[in-house]
Amino acid sequence: MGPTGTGKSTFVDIAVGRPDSGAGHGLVSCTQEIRAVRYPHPDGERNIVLVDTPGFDDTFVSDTQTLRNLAEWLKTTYKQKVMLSGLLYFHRISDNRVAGTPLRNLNMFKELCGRDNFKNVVLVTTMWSEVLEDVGLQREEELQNDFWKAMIQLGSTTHRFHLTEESAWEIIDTISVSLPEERRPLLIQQEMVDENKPLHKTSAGKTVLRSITDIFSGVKGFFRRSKTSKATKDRRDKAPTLPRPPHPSRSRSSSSVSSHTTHSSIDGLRSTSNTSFSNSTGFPSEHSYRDALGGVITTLKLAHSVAEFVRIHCLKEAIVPSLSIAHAIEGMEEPHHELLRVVENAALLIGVITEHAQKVRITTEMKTAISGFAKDLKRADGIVQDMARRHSGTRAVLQDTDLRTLTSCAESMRHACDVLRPKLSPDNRPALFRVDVGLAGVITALHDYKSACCEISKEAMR
Ligand SMILES: Nc1nc2c(ncn2[C@@H]2O[C@H](COP(=O)(O)OP(=O)(O)O)[C@@H](O)[C@H]2O)c(=O)[nH]1
Ligand SMILES: [Mg+2]
Repeated sequence: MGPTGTGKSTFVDIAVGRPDSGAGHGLVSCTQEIRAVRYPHPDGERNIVLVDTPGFDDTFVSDTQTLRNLAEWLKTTYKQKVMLSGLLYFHRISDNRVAGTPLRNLNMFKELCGRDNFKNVVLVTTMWSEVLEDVGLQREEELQNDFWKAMIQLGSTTHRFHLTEESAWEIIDTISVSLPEERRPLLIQQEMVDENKPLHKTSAGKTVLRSITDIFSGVKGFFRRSKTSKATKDRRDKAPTLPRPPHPSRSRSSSSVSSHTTHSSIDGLRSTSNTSFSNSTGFPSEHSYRDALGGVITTLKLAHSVAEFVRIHCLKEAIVPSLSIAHAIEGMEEPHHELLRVVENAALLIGVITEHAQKVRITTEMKTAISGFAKDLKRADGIVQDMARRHSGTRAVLQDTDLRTLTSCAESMRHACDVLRPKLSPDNRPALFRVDVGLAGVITALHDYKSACCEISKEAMR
């Protein structure tokens, strides 16, 4: 085990005399699946099975998936009473610091093994040819005295791999081969099989989840900061207003007056949307349009990985169209504040539900409410995808049906807030309150917008 690119596959291939079979070249991990290779031990008396695993990358989404694959494999083999004799954990000595991904990997590996198994762990350093001897030596000492210290104290050993078959077998041979009945399961195997815990309740699962929620809290803080600013507080008291639809007399082309009178055009919205929508719905945002959009996308991605990990399928149904809307408007040159508002509130609501669902099972009523706004979000996504397909200016953004769809979206999200409210822990209530206020603002603004369209339409008739 170990991070991607530390030489796990290379080790297996060299050990079994197939130097070019499975290892990746470059930084991309080639081992997506778990690969077990049976090989006769050079002593001619027994077979050795080397198990190559996928590495954990920099993205949290794949981390959860990788852990799930690994856990499934460990669970199945344990159920078949196959247990590991030992574990090799790989580390590149050429890495000049242990932080971020390698550290997260190591922490997860420790939780996956459990302290009782540390004595069967070999900490293998690779890429010695990439560093000067004394630099490598210094790093090795640092690892032994710091990051690996606790493991070494509990019996783990450290070894250097020199890219040769002899070196590989020397390392394999340091694992004492005990009789199968004396082998111990890993902590994750005990938790999942003996204690019947779902993956996200295991120690390793909780470690992954904790890294995600740490980032999640950071993103939520981004929204919170924007909310608590004075300007926003002042605005909360004012009735929200949407940018006025374009006045027919000011529209660019007189021949398009009729379309502008019944629908507001994309150009019309663009010309006005920079000004007020995002700052008038009772919800954020002093942040720039792009920053806010970035926050929404990060929140939704993290929520997606949690939803996948904790297996909250109904939430994924809401996250997927929200992400699709956010990505589509991100790809558009002109800002679309009105759609950002809808998706921003959706992201926050999804964030609140995601946190809630990690602690408490979500009820059937809540599931129905989530499916309700997920459907509306899908329809809203339809509008956005249609806009994205057309040339700018040819798609009337907020036609009557669009307004109805977006309003319905906000209303079904408010309904979900109502269902969720009594079940929430006190620390999540302020966040839900903000979503509720934000959605009320969106609904009022959409309503005002529609009225303004009607007025303009009447004026044009006169
Ligand atoms: N210089 C050097 N390169 C290595 C070593 N081990 C692996 N590599 C190279 O590093 C890259 C990633 O190795 P791979 O075995 O796919 O890593 P994995 O993701 O941990 O399975 C490949 O291009 C290997 O050829 C090593 O000990 N020294
Ligand atoms: Mg590999």
